[in-house]
Amino acid sequence: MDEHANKDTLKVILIGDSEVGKSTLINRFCLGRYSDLYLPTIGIEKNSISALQDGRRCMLELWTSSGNERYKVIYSHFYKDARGIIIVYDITNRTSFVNLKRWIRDVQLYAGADSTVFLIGNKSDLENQRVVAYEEGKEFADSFGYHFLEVSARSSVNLEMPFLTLTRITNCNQRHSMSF
Ligand SMILES: Nc1nc2c(ncn2[C@@H]2O[C@H](COP(=O)(O)OP(=O)(O)OP(=O)(O)O)[C@@H](O)[C@H]2O)c(=O)[nH]1
Ligand SMILES: [Mg+2]
Repeated sequence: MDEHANKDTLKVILIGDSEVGKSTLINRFCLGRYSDLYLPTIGIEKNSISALQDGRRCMLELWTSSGNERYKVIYSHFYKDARGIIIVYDITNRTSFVNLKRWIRDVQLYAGADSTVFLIGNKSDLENQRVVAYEEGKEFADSFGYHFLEVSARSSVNLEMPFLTLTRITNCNQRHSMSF
């Protein structure tokens, strides 16, 4: 029997340049695991976590694909039914910020009109290597009407916020359990 049967499913996709930390954010949130090792994503990676609110259980499904053009996935499939979209850049990597335009173009092409978008500046633990100011990220997100946060998958600062905000906004649930 399908483990997701009788549960609402909320699909959230993480996009952004290679090495910004998309897979790391997912692993940290779903499994509580962090590694400094870089293992590039090839194809699509998925992880799920069970969430509960008002006695209603829901599966938060987190999808990511490679940020490398070479491994670009078939977008119609990747974006299909995604109600939340998290665009990630690395606050220590200016190119990953400049390239946000490209990712937003994809969102505009492939995402459903009712999806909610979050912009995330990851690696906030590397303050001494920062090259993108908080205000730049915030202003950029505001100009598109996106939510914005700086987070760290390494130190877990603000890690849960985007996921929980998306589940709340999309009416799935507020709290989550790490027991999946
Ligand atoms: N210092 C620091 N390093 C991080 C953080 N998040 C991820 N990293 C590191 O950044 C590197 C890339 O992380 P990934 O999660 O594999 O990046 P990705 O965006 O999934 O990359 P692709 O799969 O190639 O698109 C790894 O070495 C991680 O350990 C963070 O918050 N702080
Ligand atoms: Mg990855």
